[in-house]
Amino acid sequence: MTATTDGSTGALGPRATSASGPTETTPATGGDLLATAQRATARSVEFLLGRQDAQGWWKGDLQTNVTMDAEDLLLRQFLGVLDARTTEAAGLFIRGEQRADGTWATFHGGPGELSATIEAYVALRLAGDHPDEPHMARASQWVREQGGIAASRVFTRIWLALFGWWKWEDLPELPPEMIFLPKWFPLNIYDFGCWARQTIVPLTIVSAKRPVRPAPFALDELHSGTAAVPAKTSAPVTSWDGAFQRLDRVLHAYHRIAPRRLRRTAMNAAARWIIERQENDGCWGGIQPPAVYSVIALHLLGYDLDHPVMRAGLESLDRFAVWREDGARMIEACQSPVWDTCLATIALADAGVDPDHPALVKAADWMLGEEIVRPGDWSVRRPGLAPGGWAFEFHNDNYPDIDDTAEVILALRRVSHPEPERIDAAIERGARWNLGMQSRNGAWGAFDADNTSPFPNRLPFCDFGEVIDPPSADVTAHVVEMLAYEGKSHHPRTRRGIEWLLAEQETSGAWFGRWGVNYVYGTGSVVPALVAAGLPASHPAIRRAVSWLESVQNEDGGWGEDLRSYRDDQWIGRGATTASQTAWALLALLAAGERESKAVERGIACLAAAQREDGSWDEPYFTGTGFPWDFSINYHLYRQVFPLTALGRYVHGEPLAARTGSRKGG
Ligand code: R04
Repeated sequence: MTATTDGSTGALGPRATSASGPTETTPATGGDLLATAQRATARSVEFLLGRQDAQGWWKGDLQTNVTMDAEDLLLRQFLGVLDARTTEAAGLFIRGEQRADGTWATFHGGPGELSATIEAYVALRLAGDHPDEPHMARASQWVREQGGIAASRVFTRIWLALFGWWKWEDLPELPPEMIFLPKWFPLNIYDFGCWARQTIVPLTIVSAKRPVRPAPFALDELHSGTAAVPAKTSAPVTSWDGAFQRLDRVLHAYHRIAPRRLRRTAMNAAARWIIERQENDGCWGGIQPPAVYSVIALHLLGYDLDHPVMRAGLESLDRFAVWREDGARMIEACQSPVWDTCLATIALADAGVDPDHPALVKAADWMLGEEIVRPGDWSVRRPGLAPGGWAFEFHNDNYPDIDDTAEVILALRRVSHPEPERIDAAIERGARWNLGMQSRNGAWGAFDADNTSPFPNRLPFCDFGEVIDPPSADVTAHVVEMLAYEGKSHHPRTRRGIEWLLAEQETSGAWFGRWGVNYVYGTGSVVPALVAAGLPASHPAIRRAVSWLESVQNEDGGWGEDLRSYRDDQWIGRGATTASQTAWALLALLAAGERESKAVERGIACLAAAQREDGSWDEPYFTGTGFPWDFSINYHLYRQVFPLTALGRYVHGEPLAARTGSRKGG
């Protein structure tokens, strides 16, 4: 699939946004609207069926931001393997993402972001752009105004330190000896979320080695001239910040006196830890940043580029490149085949595609083949638990996740497979695994159980993104929904999940969205789950959610929530209409029994009106969340699968009700 970063502003295209003004264009209602929805559903089904891979999976581009592309070039420069074709194609992409004010943002329509702008600027210098060219001068001036390199995040300054553009001494420390901390000790590596752990372990090697390669050019224009180093001082000793600042000073002192034998042993242990976790495809955790840092770390320990581990690692990095028709090359942070496939299967089944349709059987077969049947690092916290789950990516056997496992089960249940006992057995293992991964508080995180330590986020080193994996409402909802489908609504663990969700509802009536933007995603996940688990639509929690969704519906009948909602309460529930967020709101309202309501009819009409001729939708806005605010994702298949699911449920009724025959829509 090609990336469509077309920069259009109307999220749902001209037809949807032209209906401005206080009274929306009256959509087709009643029978008309149903017919419209049926046509839209049929076209969307055709579109989605046409995008299935011959092996049975779906995968949309996973678009994030230009730090991926910049770091990919810096890595190749560091290793001495940067080639002209790559540089040129990456340069083309990065240049195309720059905005008129000279900055780069980390999501469509977002504000200029300092670290991304610095990294993109450096990458373009690698690509040969001259500092005096207008687009470069605009960028560097803006960077200086924002405080320059000194004000950028730790990751950015690490990349610059690799070429002598920043001093290693002026970065926070994380020593490789960390690998020796036992799993009960504060700040041991298993206190970090799996993604942060896989990033940090190689970085401890890099920052112990403090390598500096010759800089291909000077970078004076990115220093602001004022404060050269971020203020080191000093929160009160008795505060957490003060304590961690002092810890960082101790670690700097330790860097100078660390016993060489211990250092070497620690780095070797870290290298072993890394190599043991390299996946079959040569990658680490299926995500780009850990792969990049692992390759650098191993290289610094003497692995040369044609060592099998290194060769496989570098090849895996090549596979994150999406080559577009215009010659630009975009780097994905991660690939989403399992997630996209289960969501597409659910969408098609709920849209009325026969459960034994070859496309669905093929998808089920592929998902069955992706089941992970060996223990992983999650076993550290759940040692007795039998494996049986799914990861998000093609190859991430060390880390199945709870969210994918729940959704794959919901998808498999919708398929009539010629060997039903295989489906049943895989579902049984997956459901048991998810039950066992429940955290002590009754809810579920994405990858680990009880990954809630308050310490990792306090480290000065960890100034970017989320570094722990505590339970969230969206993942918990997906698990509860799955358990309800499996007839386990009354299982004590399901009950605790439901109680946690009810307690987690905001006074507004919404739920926070950890892995999707934002309260519309949380609420769109939780309401269908609670209803599936038996809460009546009249339950006060459901009523409050319905009122909230109605209160934030846009004039055009759709829903949208800006990523700034993670920073600024003014944006909660507010933003330009998008196809996926409109669908999430509709999924909640439909589950809540609001099918005949004005809100639902306007939402359905909005989706139908915005659909393109070929049955697809456009979505420039990012509606996926990697880390709230810091790392946002535009999942290119969200705009297809969620609208189809919503339309399908509008036309055919709620899936669980349809299955049990207790209620019929349409
Ligand atoms: C949508 C729910 C499924 N699941 C979340 C999966 C998201 C997949 O995409 C990404 C996941 C990532 N993790 N960590 C990073 C990351 C990027 C993704 C990551 C990003 C930047 C840096 C280090 C890690 F695109 Br620096 C887990 C629940």
